[in-house]
Amino acid sequence: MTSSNSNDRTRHFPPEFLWGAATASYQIEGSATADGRGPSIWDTFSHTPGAVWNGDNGDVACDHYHRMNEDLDLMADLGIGAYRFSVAWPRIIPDGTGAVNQAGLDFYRRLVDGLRDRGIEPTLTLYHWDLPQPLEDRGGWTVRSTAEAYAHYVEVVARALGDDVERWITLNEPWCSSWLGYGSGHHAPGIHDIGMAAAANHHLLLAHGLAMPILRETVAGAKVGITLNLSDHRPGSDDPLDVAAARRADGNLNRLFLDPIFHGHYPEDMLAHYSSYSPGFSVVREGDLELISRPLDFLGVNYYSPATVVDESRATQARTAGYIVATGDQFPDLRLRGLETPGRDRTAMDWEIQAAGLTALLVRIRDEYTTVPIYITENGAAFDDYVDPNGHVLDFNRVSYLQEHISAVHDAIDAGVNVQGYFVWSLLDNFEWAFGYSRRFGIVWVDFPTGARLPKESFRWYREAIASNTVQYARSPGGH
Ligand code: IFM
Repeated sequence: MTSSNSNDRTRHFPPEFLWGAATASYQIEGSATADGRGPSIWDTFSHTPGAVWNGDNGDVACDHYHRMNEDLDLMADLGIGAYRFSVAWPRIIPDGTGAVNQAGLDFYRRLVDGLRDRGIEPTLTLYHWDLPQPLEDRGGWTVRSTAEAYAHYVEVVARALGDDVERWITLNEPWCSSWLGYGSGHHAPGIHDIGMAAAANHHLLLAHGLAMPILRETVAGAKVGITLNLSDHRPGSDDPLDVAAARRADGNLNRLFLDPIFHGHYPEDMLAHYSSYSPGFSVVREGDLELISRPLDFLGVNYYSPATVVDESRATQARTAGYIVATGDQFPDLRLRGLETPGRDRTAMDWEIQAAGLTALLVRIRDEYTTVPIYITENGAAFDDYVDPNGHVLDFNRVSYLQEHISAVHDAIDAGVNVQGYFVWSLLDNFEWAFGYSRRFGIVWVDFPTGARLPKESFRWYREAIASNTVQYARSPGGH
């Protein structure tokens, strides 16, 4: 795969490598009340004063609901082999458990047909955070019945679209749904309760476990996976306190999901850590972990940034060592502080750019968890893009970010990790959750007042990478 000429930076990907782009329903569709769609927790949250930057919401978003064909044509022009989208549960079963809304299914049927017409494989995410509000009113992910309702919803979607969709992702980033939704309150439904977050963590994984056999029984030849947001956590020093802090961060973000899925149990240190919170992991019932740990066909990995942390008691030492120390932490129970290395590039999300963390993460997954195929189901960056006087968006910083991270994926493949595809986040600028429309992740600029689309320089760059199946190798500066 690596070029034989050592001066040549061209890296070739395997011939069957899958290039894609990703989006999510609430972030792009708009039409929040069209054709029978019910309210989701994100409709409620985004309409709550103070919850989202600038009072933004997903009522219109990118108006993808009406501009689907234009977006499909953009995908065809980009040359992607697969498109990752999510189905909005409140379009399909508006009250979460009751009647099925055929108009909602019809919308996704048109999308899947449009993809197939253009030779693009659908990759369908069943849950990307838009829980029907009526289910939240009955306890949301903190109660078991939501996992059971999800299983029913999955069966409905699988029956309707299973003839034309092979690759299914049960959940997107259950860490965000549980810990940001119920722990820090940064995301919908905006609850601040660590014990509820832990319960949500388990019920989301249970939902995944319940969905897998349904997908396999309903869809012949289904490829079933889950997408996790994972990161590479490093201690700011060798001090045992900092090493332990990095281990706690890793436990919360990575191991609370990877361990039950691949090893069939929650990590002991995390169970001990959360043992005093109610209901916490006391909601786990006999047999749940067998369901959760059933074999997957692939793992979806979303990676954006690594993290360096110290124990909260060592903030002064970290400052003396030259770091900038974050002032607070959204999870006080973890007792740690995030560090920023001065001079290191960051995105508009203030996330450090360090592609080597992606290679390290992928190698670790292979070494500690699984050799099933991995897809990078999201990777990308927000920057302060603008349309220049010539009508172009010259987002060379995003081009560098993508080039470095796709190179890091190639490094992982060279190291023997079974990475089979890469989906850029995101096809379109969109509703970036609590940041509203203030953060642009797209390789296509969206003019939100009019909905007009404008491919950015990164779109052209990615199109060339896809067409040639290569990347010119690049590393993030300052990386290890
Ligand atoms: O926009 C989100 C996406 O919905 C989930 N993964 C992270 C992205 C960037 O924050």
